[in-house]
Amino acid sequence: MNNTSKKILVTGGIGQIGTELALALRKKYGADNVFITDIRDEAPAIITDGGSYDKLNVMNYSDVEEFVKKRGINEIYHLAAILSGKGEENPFLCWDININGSMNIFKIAIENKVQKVFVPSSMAAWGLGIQKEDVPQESILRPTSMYGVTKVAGERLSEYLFLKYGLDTRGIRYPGIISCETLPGGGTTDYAVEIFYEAIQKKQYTSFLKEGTKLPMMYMPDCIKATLDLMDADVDRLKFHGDYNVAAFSFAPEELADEIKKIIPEFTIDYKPDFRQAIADSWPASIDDTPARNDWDWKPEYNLSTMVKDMIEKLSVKLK
Ligand code: VAH
Repeated sequence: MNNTSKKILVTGGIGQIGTELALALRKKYGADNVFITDIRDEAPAIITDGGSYDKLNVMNYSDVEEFVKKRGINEIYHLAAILSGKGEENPFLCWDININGSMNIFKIAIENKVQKVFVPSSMAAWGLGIQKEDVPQESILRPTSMYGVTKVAGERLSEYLFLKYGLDTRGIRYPGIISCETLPGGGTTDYAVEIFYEAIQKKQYTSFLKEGTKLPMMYMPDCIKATLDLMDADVDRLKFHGDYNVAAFSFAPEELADEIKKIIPEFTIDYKPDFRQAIADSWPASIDDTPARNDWDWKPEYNLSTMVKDMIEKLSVKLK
């Protein structure tokens, strides 16, 4: 398939990752070939200014199928999901949206000959009994959050549908993603985004994770690169389907605060851990991503200090 014959559907297209992924897809394949959708009535100007936006609920099978048929969709990036923090507030809703929403997308893809489906996984797939540092690709998956349970199920479904129906499913275990375009909604790693807004506007931040909570993180440009590179990779090279480990850097809240202080010296941080601390404690501190590096040449560009510098530069302009 050449690029102009691609017709791409993005669900969750105005979420934290969806917004920037959708814009990158428009840039790569042309705005006419990328259909950005989400559950909300209206999309921000950054989305509506450059192309189409449609309200679409992934829980409504017939609406999604009609959308796919009408537009001749042949590739789907399915990002609509409930994140870890929100998921613990309503675990049954989290299962419903994350699993039944994904099943709708998978079934519609199979029945309408969609060629590739990207469904993200997350480091939340890990939990009890893991090696905390450099957790390997193939390791025990015993998540203790409902979000994590849905991510493991999604990974297994991706592989099952590849093996049974030949559906070309792909996915990444995202670490916490840091970005300045759209705020994340309801995750445990959200603190690492919120901190920048507060550092610039109030010079103070109260973290809902405590000192020493080291987690794997990645800057959005690398997240987008990883996603697009995995989707471009030759399927014959891929030994995994919905669950590739990717890593960039890891830090605890105080290490991020120290890095921010190098640019905003008056910045201070304090700590008031909430229920999300238990979720963070169940996740790894760092990730081994050797298979992604070998199978599709994955390599991140940003480290902690280049990410912090770029975030502060971009957000300072945005918040002026
Ligand atoms: C969350 N950011 O905190 C998400 C994520 C890596 C975790 O999937 O829920």
